[in-house]
Amino acid sequence: MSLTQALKQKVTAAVETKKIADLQRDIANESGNYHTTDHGVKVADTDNWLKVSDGTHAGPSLLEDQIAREKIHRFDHERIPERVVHARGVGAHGYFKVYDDRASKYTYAPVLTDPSRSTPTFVRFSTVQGSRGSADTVRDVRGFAVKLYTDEGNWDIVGNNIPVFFIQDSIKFPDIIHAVKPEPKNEVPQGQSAHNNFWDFVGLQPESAHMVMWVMSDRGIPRSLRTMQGFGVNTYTLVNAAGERFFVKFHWIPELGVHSLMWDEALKIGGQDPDFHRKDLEEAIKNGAPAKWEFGIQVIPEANEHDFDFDILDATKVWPEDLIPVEILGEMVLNRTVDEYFTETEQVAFCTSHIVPGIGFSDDPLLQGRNFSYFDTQITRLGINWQELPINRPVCPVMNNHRDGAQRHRINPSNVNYWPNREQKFPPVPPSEGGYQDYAQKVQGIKQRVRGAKFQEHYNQAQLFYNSLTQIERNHLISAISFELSHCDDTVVYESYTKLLNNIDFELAKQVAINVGGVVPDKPARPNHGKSVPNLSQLYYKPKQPTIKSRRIAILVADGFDMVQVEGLRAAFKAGGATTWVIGPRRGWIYPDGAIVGSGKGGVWADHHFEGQRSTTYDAFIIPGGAKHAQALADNGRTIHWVREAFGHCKPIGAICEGVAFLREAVMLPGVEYNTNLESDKVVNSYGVVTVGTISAANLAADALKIEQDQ
Ligand code: HDE
Repeated sequence: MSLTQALKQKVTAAVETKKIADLQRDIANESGNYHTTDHGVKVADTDNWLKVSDGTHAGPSLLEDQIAREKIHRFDHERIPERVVHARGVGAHGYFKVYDDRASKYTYAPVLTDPSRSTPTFVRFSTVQGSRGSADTVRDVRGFAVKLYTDEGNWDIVGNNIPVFFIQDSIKFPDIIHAVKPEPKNEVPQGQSAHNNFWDFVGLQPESAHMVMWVMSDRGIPRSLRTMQGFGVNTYTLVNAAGERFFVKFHWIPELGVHSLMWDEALKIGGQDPDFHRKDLEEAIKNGAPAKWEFGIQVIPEANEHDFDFDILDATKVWPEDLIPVEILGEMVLNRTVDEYFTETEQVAFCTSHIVPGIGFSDDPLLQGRNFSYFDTQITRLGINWQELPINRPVCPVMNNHRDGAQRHRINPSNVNYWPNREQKFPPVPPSEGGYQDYAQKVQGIKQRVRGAKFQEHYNQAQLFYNSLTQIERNHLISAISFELSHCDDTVVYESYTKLLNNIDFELAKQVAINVGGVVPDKPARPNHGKSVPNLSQLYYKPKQPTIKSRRIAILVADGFDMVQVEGLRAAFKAGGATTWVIGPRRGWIYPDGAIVGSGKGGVWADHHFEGQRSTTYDAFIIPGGAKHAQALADNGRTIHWVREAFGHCKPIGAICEGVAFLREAVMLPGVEYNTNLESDKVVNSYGVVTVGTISAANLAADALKIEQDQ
């Protein structure tokens, strides 16, 4: 058994949940290891269509070949419609649990109040705009859809990595999605919002201004799905045992902090490794670094609904955390990859309307429409019996009088399928015994097509977000909007959006307008209120202790490298929970001086050759000592490019002994300091370039590399 297999088995054994056990009954029995048709008949030849042939010439193929026909029929119908949005995604299993019962003051839902429970969980992350085959690292919102298989039924929190949305009322959803999706004339662009139609729409729909700021910030290009915050976005409600109701927003906060790529990296990885995020999630789980989030809630008692200058049911607004702090309740861990993509990640189906007793909806007009839409879309995608699919069925019993429909699997033996019935079959359950109880909400009004008065203000929070970013984050945001508007060639579009930006911030509008040839304002369209909140900058979520856990670190070597240092570095990185990759002039054994070349002994196995991987897919890299090796790296244009590219992406770069001289020559920038003194074990850290002169300092250099990569 290989190490990876052993590891996989270990991980699998460790994460058996009630849902994983439930899925086992549908896992195919592959123990027989022979080939049959779908009706179970053993097949003797899967490679040749039945023909009339003399053995020398092909001859006509016969329609009679039921085995060939079945194979082709099955293939012809393999595809189902991809999701109309969020088509590209990746999923993983895990669990959710709360730390204590503190939430019982807000809700009687055991999933949120019973610390002895571990609730099986499946999460699907996604991009929104692109098709199923689009790239992972595009600038986009990320879906963060959580299915909690509770003992009271499935609870889906269908959220995003951004806490607000483009529109306030569901009736606008087809418009925003048509606008952002590839344009109807030529189906361009794929995986991009950088086109006329999107910016045309958002320019005419100022309620989207806040969300546009978020998507154009670094949040739109996450480093990893594991380093994103998650938000329920919509306002839900909680009801406690005393019947009191609270408005609530749901939050997921990643253990490793919130990290993003740089735009240049995202663009390059889109081509170099379009599955970067999928692979990252799988790699981390398989290497024993499960993805982890804390779960928190913001709560507003029903009586305080109207205390704010924004409407708490407006999904284009956050609830500022200085006014309503997040209360941490528990954690979610994803520690198991799927066994099969299609049956799990593709067939999983989420519904905002799936809630459990103790949790309710609010009048949030975006949520109300979503509650209709998700169930509806699953019927198109998966058929009316989609809730019976293994990944979707609850772990608690399902008993009702719903019957028939295409692809019905469940067999109900009873002869009554209606209520009331003479057998008292499937009676409704009173709330005191767990039946879902709707909150008795008083409603009054005039039937009309309107939005609430406070829904009319669109710029205060866009400004709050912009004000809360660090200068570096603002620069990134300005570059991102400039990139996108540069791709709009309709003057009306980029001129009107640069005008809109002046409602958010004068400097922002000015700089973008200069960059893209828009309308450069001479004074602010409205004053900046100057308010900011610390938690809106992603730097706020830095882990308390810097960590290299699950980071990808490359060691660059050529023949003649220093083996002692490489071994020391690998051990140090492993101890810190990082994965180490050796990159060399070829995939295969690379030898230090003195080793017997060709023996494999005393060498290090390079996982990739210099052309096979680029610096972009690593978080940091280091160059060990060794005179011959350092010279070989210096003679290679690709390794020099590695250094310059990684430096440009603000990545930590380390070098030891002779490796330092190579690094200095490659970076070639004034102001960066190095320790090139082969006698000195002083660690010099300058602009993220960490150098040390002597061999004894190898471990020190490894420690120094633990600088967090925040850019
Ligand atoms: Fe969705 N959304 N959405 N959405 N959404 C879908 O449902 C819809 C919205 C989100 O991994 C669809 O199963 C409407 C907000 C995620 O399977 C569809 C409105 C948020 C996913 C749909 C919204 C989301 C979807 C397409 C406006 C963040 C992927 C396939 C009222 C809170 C779930 C599907 C997965 C998917 C409708 C707005 C998140 C068509 C009508 C706001 C994460 O039903």
